[in-house]
Amino acid sequence: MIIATAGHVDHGKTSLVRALTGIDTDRLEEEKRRGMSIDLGFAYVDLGAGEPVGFVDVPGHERFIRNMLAGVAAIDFALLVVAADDGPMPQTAEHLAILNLLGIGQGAVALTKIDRVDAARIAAVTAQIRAALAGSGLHDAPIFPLAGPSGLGVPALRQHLAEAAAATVAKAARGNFRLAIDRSFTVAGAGLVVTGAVFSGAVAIGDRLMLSPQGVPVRVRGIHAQNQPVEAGQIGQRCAVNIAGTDLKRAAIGRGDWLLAEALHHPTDRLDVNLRLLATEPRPLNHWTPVHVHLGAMATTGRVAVLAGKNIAPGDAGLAQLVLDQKLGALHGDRLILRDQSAQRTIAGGLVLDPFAPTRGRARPERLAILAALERPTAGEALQALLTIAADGVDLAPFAQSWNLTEVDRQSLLRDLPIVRVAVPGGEIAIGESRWAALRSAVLAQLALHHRQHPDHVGPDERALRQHLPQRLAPALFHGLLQALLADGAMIRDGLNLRLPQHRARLAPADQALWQKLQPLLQAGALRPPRVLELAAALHLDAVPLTAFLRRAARLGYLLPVAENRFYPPSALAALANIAEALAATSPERLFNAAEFRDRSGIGRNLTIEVLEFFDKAGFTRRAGNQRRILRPVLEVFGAAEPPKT
Ligand SMILES: Nc1nc2c(ncn2[C@@H]2O[C@H](COP(=O)(O)OP(=O)(O)O)[C@@H](O)[C@H]2O)c(=O)[nH]1
Ligand SMILES: [Mg+2]
Repeated sequence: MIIATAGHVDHGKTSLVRALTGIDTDRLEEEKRRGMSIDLGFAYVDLGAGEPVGFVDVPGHERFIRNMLAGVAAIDFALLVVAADDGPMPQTAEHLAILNLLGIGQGAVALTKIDRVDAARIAAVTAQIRAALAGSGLHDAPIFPLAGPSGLGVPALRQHLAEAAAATVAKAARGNFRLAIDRSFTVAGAGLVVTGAVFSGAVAIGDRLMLSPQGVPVRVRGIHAQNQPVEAGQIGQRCAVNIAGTDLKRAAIGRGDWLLAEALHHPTDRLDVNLRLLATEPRPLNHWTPVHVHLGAMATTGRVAVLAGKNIAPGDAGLAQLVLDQKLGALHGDRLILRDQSAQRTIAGGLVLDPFAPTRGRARPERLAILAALERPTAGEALQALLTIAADGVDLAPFAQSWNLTEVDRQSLLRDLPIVRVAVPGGEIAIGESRWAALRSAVLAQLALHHRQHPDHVGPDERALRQHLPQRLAPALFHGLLQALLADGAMIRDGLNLRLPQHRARLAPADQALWQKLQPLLQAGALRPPRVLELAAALHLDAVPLTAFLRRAARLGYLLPVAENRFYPPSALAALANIAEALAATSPERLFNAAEFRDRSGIGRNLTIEVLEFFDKAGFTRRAGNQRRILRPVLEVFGAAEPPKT
């Protein structure tokens, strides 16, 4: 369990932590000199539960709220400290508001300095505290009158904390590992150590993790959890993690960064959130208000884009997009705090709905519907709600990342839903079963229509088919749909064209006779089929009608028009494409160039240029300067290596 203090400066927080743990958390020289906490202090003590409880002692001074915020982000229990002589003061209220906005619902109040006041004052301040707590997450927190330095009343509080620690069920180490770094330092002989509260998951020695947002890979060499050396640490603990990595020296690591599983590394500067404005704010929160944003141990600046309505009224909640000046790590469900532009007061709290928010169309009704779906309490409910509104399905990679689903979580979530999982380049899309069935029918119906309108044509190519669908589909989804239809034989690919299995475009009888004579000549040419003029000479034909025939055959998918004067059987082009693929496979960057291709294929310089340009046109390759990159598998673009049968 992690307990954080809260409350106004000089109310006795640090003294109380010392009374409970024996540890002085004001360790900085400046803190000792000024007699005031500036940064976070940490102490660990076993209150009798067998496992140490971690104390985070926060500074109360208004100038150091930023540090306070970094300390309370992942705590289980708040210990609000109020001095009996002062009673509730400004940072008592502000800290309480922050705890409330962060959703911290477990805590106790220490009413300190009772040695300085009489019983009537204790009763009066107790009533003020009760009033301040009313309506907050800590409304039923017990109040312990005490005096830290003398120890008066401290045992009762200690007893209560011990019981709370014992009763706090260890949170399940769900999700991928994520730790909000609040300190980093070098230990002689060990190297770099980062410390912080674990937000999710677990970490073990030997794990490979990522420093984020820097994107520096590291390896875990050692772990202390709650100040004790361990093999593994997890959520609910503060950990110090000794990390090593080749790029560590160059990375500036500090408070606000994350140490996390690589799957969660995705820095972002746009967060769609549900914001709640404090009721004590004098004015509504207007669109494009500059603010300070605190999330995890991170503090940055940015602006609030109000997504619905003109503004958010004091005490109200509303949807907003935070446009940040700096990239940070954030996930769905993260709580954050907004302070005003001059960092003088806390104004609002937020819950992250989508950490990967779009720039365009952020306030469109469709987008607001998506955000409403993301407000559902569980990943399963959110996904189901999204599927009813997302016509193109839900891209599962960002969804799983945003909801911090491990591979196991993801599989079990998807198993129980009435969805189809569509493999797409670089990931997977989930789509509702009925929507999927409707899309399949729409594509097949469009294909049938094309065949009716063009009975002598093999079928449309991908681009034409997609363009003529009644509704626009996202390219990835369309691609996945085609793969599924091709895989189960509902659709067939002939060269670049697509057709229904029962549809065969046929050459006219005269053309068929000519094709029978041509085919062996073309096949004999292997990777270098004869040019039109050579074919014309071999068959004693005039080049003009022969060219017209070849174009007809190309439209039907029998041949591919690689150049004005050269037509390839698809199988021969597929063989050349295989050569390109093999060349790219040997290069680390998966690239190949024209000279390599010419040498390997032996088709000569001029034909090489023509073939490669045709590859680009067909969407098989993309040119990048002197090089080419393979975009799709040969089979997918040029089909099987068999020539179409007549
Ligand atoms: N008499 C008395 N003094 C206290 C008590 N608690 C703290 N103090 C004194 O109040 C001052 C501020 O205490 P400190 O723990 O630093 O307050 P913090 O700013 O909330 O951390 C110190 O001089 C403490 O010795 C208490 O219960 N009784
Ligand atoms: Mg202090």
